Amino acid sequence: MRVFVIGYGQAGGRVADAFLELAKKTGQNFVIRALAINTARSDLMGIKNIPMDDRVLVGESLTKGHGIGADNELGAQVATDEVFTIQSEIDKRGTHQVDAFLIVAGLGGGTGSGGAPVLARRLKKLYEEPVYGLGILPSKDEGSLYSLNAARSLVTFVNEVDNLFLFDNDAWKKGGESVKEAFEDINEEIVRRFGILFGAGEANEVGQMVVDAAEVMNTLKGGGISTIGYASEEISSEGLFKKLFGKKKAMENLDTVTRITSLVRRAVAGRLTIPCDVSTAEKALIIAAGPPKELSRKGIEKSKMRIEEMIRGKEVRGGDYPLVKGRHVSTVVLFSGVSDIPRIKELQEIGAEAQEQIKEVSSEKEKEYKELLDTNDTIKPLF
Ligand SMILES: Nc1nc2c(ncn2[C@@H]2O[C@H](COP(=O)(O)OP(=O)(O)OP(=O)(O)O)[C@@H](O)[C@H]2O)c(=O)[nH]1
Ligand SMILES: [Mg+2]
Repeated sequence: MRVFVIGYGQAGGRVADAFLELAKKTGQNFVIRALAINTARSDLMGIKNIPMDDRVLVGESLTKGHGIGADNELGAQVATDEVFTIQSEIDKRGTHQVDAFLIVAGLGGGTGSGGAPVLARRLKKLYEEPVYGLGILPSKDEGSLYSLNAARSLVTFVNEVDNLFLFDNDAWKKGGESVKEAFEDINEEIVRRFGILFGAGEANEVGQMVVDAAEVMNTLKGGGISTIGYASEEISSEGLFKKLFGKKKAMENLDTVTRITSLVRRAVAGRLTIPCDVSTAEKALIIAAGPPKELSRKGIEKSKMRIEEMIRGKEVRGGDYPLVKGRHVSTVVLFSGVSDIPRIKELQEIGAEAQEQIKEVSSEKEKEYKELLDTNDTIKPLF
């Protein structure tokens, strides 16, 4: 599937950049173009792989290129003012080969959190192709303003896009390293999953039942929120040796089937991009990626049956992503339209509390200010 990636704000720009890094490393060609949009010039300068020309500074008249400090209403304002500029930057780069757009943003900040939904609405008006969102949720220790921003942005974003992938920094945060290094690792985890999901339809190899872009899009059709599971295993040299010198064929097939079913099991039971109760999913898609000989139709069929029993909906698709040179077998399981997500409830609770406090503080301040004016004779009202 050919995707036009737009990274909005700092997290968005970095993840979009990681998409290009992945493409460079693996030779995959599913990213048609990656743009970074930001109100902060320094953030745009810090990006590595996105060409200078594809980094777009917005809101300069308001922020002078210094960002907007987690004010997501201002982020939405900037996007509304400049949506035509952004749209023409996208248009200029050619969209005729695009299968889908992906707008990536950190939902806890200001620029991306406020801007991404505004841009999504515009792109949906303009193009027939689906517009997907990838929203990154803040971790708990980033404070209540980030939670409030995320809770608000989430509700808008999910309504503007054809499907919203969520990734929870809190579930993935790592201790010890510097924040920057930690983000690099996390971003790699994010794009690895999308590399299989979106790359699958672009495979040039022949496989048993290769997943195509339509299957990914049909799984995402219907909207709502999606989560992705992933598991991977290196092919041992012993396994390769056996394969090369053809020992007991039936035995090998059994190995291959079991490997796929157990990798799917691990992908579902392991850490999802956003932890949730997957039994609430409307649809699912299973992809097994690796050397064609290691992929197994039977393994996929068995796993499909298992997941069909597991989820609320009935639609479960599955197939291969043959990678001739790979040394790993990996599985991705996409659950679309999931509804029971504890982290969202938590963000909404913290957000609502924060909103109350902000209201209280501002009415308290107003009162204090009034009192000050009343008692201070030297400050006279103008009229
Ligand atoms: N996964 C991931 N999250 C990030 C990264 N950079 C920032 N974040 C998260 O994104 C949120 C902040 O959003 P940013 O993208 O920095 O904010 P912004 O859109 O640039 O908005 P302002 O700077 O407030 O104008 C926080 O929750 C961070 O934890 C990154 O590279 N990867
Ligand atoms: Mg920023």
